[in-house]
Amino acid sequence: LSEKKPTVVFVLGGPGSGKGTQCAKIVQHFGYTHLSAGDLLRAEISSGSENGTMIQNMIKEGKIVPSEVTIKLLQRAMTESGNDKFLIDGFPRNEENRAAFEDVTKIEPAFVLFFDCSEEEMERRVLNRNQGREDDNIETIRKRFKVFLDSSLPVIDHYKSRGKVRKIDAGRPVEEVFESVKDVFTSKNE
Ligand code: UP5
Ligand code: MG
Repeated sequence: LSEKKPTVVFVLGGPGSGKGTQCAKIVQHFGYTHLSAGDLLRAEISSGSENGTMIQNMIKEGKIVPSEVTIKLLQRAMTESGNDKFLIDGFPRNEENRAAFEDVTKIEPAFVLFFDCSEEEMERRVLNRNQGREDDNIETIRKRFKVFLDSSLPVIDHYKSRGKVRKIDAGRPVEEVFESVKDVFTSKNE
């Protein structure tokens, strides 16, 4: 029997651009399952898995965890959800992530939401978050910004050249941003 490929939307943007915040709202309105790659990696650390220490060290340095680790966690979460519509938040973060995900899953995203926000505003948000994340300190934030510019923007460019990027001005208040997000999800083109 045919097994339909799931619908995947990649949700990308710099640290603190509001990916998690907007994904929570998309879930309420559009029935997607939200999978934050960062949250899955942090859960893996807490679970005491054998990869935990390696993941923790990489996150502390703002580095990108090897694809096979992240993809395994995403695939497991997709299967366990029972849903067929996913927001994949914070992944793929580099070209290698992107190619490996397509290779392993044979899934291409329906489109890519890109939350565009100034570094100044993102820094303010991350430093104000105060939820005990080990990477929310000024030294690590600077590293996360650099990795975003060097490694993650090329992924967005890749999808831009394929007409898949929906760019959102994420520097506005949460509700205003969500109005633009809703337009993307209700657009007849999607
Ligand atoms: N906030 C949100 N929207 C706002 C708005 N419009 N106006 C004012 N304030 C707003 O928001 C951040 C803060 O800002 C919150 O306090 C929020 O209330 C407020 P949030 O929605 O959490 O932003 P988000 O973009 O999700 O920021 P986050 O810090 O989670 O982004 P990162 O991309 O840095 O973090 P992530 O968890 O994805 O990754 C962390 C690390 O894990 C990476 O650096 C990397 O080391 C590792 N990682 C991998 O190696 N591989 C992966 O595939 C994924 C992660
Ligand atoms: Mg997040």
